[in-house]
Amino acid sequence: MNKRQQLGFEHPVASDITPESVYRSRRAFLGTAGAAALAGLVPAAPARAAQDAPGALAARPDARYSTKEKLTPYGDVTSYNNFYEFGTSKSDPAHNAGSLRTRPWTVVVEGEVAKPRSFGIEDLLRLAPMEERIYRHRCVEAWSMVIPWTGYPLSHLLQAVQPTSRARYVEFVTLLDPAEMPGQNDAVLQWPYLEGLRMDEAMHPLALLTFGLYGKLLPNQNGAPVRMVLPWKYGFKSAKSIVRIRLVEQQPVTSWMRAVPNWYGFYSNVNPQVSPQNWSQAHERRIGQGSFGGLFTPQIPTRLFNGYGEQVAQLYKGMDLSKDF
Ligand SMILES: Nc1nc2c(c(=O)[nH]1)N[C@H]1C(S)=C(S)[C@@H](COP(=O)(O)O)O[C@H]1N2
Ligand SMILES: [Mo]
Repeated sequence: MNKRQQLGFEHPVASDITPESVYRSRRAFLGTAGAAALAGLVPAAPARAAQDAPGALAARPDARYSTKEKLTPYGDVTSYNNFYEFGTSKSDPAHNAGSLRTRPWTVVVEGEVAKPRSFGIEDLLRLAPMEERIYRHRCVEAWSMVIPWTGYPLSHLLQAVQPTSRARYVEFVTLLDPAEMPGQNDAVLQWPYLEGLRMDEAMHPLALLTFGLYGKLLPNQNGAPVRMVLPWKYGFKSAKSIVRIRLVEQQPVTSWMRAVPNWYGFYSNVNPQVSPQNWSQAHERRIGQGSFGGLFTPQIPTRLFNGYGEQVAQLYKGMDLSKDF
């Protein structure tokens, strides 16, 4: 039995790439089917469908929180990655993340909560209805993508454990296992990878607990089996392969804050006016959208909060965004 068979499902592999046009028409069909199910015309897909169909992860397309911009091809989303646990170059995660075992997997949710609990990944997949959101994804390295993610708002999970009145921040902890994550043998960051949000940010409907992309389970290099996606913040805020979520009183010190404190602040909201690093955040390269196989990627202006200001700006009212970067 090889490892994939042991896991009982297939992760998408390079030969399994969904062409965007096929994907789009399938989405349109799923949208119609979903609407029919809501209207009671056909039964809604059972929650188990996600595991029965190898690699597939059913979801209801959520137009309200989705951009209509051109999608970044699946091949780019899954081969141009930052996941330092598997190496520091963009191609390393796709090459090296096969060593990560994503079943069994548990996520402990603890700290300032009335009902601390350990969730098996299968429990998490069933906790709330899956939604598909097409989000812009902006890396602090000034590149960006447009990705269809599958998941549900983190607020559903946090509500399930009943935060106490002392819970002011949420800490996300990635797996620590140098045998499965060979990059952890290099001290480029303090391991495990640690990220955090203020409680109101974590409860925001845009903050997506994410299990899939392009209608399939996450490939390992994209943070399988569960990660955060926070579209108004730089990509590094969205921790991958999460094993622990802690509700705490004090603002967490994240891995990137610890590594380069004058470059990376706790908030790290996308902001074209504020570039604490020694490169500019004013523009971004949209990966996979240029001519010659994406070699000449177009430069586009970066927007405040990555274009999600209408939804999130009120979270930061009264704050000096050049100081609280
Ligand atoms: N555990 C962990 N999470 C991580 C990272 C990482 O190195 N380790 N990289 C971050 C960065 S810099 C980015 S841009 C996004 C990349 O996500 P993607 O590869 O799915 O596009 O993941 C973020 N989450
Ligand atoms: Mo990033």
